[in-house]
Amino acid sequence: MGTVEPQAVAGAQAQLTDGFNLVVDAFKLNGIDTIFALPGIPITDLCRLAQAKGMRVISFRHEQNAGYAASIAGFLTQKPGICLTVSAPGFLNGLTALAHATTNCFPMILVSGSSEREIVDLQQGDYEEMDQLAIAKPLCKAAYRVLHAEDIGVGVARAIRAAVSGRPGGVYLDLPGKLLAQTMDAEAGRRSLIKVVDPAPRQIPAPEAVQRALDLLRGAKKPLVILGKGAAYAQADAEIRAFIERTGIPYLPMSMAKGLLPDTHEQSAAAARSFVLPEADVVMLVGARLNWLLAHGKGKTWGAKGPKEWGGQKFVQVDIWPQEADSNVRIDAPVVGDIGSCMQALLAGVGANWPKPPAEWLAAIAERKAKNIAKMAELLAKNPVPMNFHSALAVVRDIVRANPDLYLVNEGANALDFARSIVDMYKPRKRLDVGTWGVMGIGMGYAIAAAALTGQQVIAVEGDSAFGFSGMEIETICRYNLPVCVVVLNNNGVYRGTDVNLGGGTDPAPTVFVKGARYDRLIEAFGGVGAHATTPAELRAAIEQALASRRPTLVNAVIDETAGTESGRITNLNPKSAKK
Ligand code: FYN
Ligand code: ADP
Repeated sequence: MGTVEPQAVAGAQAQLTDGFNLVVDAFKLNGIDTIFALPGIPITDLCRLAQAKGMRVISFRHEQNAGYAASIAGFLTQKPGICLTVSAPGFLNGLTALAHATTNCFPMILVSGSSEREIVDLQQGDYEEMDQLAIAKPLCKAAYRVLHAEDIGVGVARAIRAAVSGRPGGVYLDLPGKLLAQTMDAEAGRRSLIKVVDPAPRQIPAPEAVQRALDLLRGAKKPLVILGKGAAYAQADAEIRAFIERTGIPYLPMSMAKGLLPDTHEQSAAAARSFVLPEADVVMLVGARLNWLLAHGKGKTWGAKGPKEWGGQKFVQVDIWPQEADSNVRIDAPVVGDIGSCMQALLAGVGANWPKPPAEWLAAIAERKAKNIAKMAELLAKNPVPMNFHSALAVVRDIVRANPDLYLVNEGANALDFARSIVDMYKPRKRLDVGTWGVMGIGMGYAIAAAALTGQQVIAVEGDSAFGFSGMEIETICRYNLPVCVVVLNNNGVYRGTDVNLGGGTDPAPTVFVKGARYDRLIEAFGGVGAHATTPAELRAAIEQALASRRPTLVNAVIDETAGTESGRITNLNPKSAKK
């Protein structure tokens, strides 16, 4: 790995290398072995060459999906996921995913070819003319452009460091077409490449910050830990589990932290969420932000009187980014560092005599949990015709329990919210979902990345609306023969399928789709397996068949079109017109 092979440059000039080769060599030198791409001018040959030189190149049907694949590759591997696109429109199509990666703290590099600088800067109307660097800047952690072949090594090294160090995020790397074709001496080119040393340096927390946090937790009557996707990303699974088990503190997993400890763990307070948040007196956030998903640490969710008021909890926040603290409410004990180092330091301070949380607190949570779990069990035991979200997702729950290594990709509104609380996860980083922005469209990109990188089975539980955003990538799934089973929970529309046109015209209402659509037939066009399920038994059989065969499969799961609420469990964020 890392040797420059100048074979791509013809004949007599075999001692030369070029921009194409140097880009591929620079990534390979840094252990990056996969590119999520969509070929076209000026990066077609870059895709070919990367594959020729032994990189895995997964070629998509739309750049946005390649971008989402790259973003989740970053989350899963701690290496920047690479998305490669053509200039202007391809670049813009990749940009949503770049912004998504930055927002979610996933390391990713969007690499886009671009047009001739001289023409772009004079705005003379080049092919796909656009000042891509300027446009990318506000949407990512860092943006770089390389103009000379001898700077490719530095450009790639800077992009890698920016993506993975500190708080991870998206980086843009602009490669003008002219650069790729530039040649230089092969040996000088080889020497210009940089193998990044320690790309994500550990950040050790200050001992006094650790002590402050431990003092606060030790004195708590109702302590609670909230684990976020930063905790999942950190791959400090053993330290996190040891801390939780040694202190005995109940914990609440955010959606993508589910499975960091098995959801069936007795200290999980997930089934008592709306009880523990307002009741807790000291809350330790580990790789979780007090953003909208946690009601900004204020208001009714936290037991406060007014919507903007503080509930009185004290907060510990373990995070790599010092500026995160106090972003919404006061953080009494910020612990700044990488989660692995922080949890190790906290664990060291826990010692043998840590007082377990008061029994009344644990008993109250257990009681609330038992009630909610019993209520859920009742709903799951029903077998309505047609299926509803519960009866369909009970099948997925059983299948994940029996196959805890599979990846669960999940998007939609109701399809997302119900799956989050119904489907237990047992292993870290197995649940991949819409993340901080609630993005619809991550589905197939995430599924492709997870399957391609790990070889594990993926089940993608998709609302029928959500599936539409990336549905064409089922061709990609078939082309690469990936073990992905897509389950479309089909209730004929966005949220549900029953809306009517309030204007009385013949057009359908904006939220409804073609009734009785057969999504399963789409995948058959590409040689995949389509299945149509109207009962839980049919759904179970179709998914089990997909798991046994590992063939690309799409199950059209017919759900009652009246099932589902508008915006799922975040109806409160959906303003309503007083007059329609
Ligand atoms: C959870 N719950 C359970 C279980 N797990 N009950 C029984 N058994 C189990 N295993 C209960 C839990 O206590 C809650 O009930 C309820 O189920 C929901 O739990 P959840 O999902 O953890 O909590 P909630 O309130 O939905 O979480 C808030 C949230 C979440 C904002 C973090 O909604 C979220 O991540 N939303 C993302 C939404 C999104 O992005 N949508 C895409 C856009 S859709 P109570 O305790 O009784 O409350 C565009 O329209
Ligand atoms: P969730 O949505 O699950 O609550 P967020 O995306 O809001 O999670 O929060 C993730 C947090 O984790 C961010 O504040 C980010 O800075 C932090 N983070 C990410 N990686 C690490 C790491 N390796 N060490 C420490 N903190 C991290």
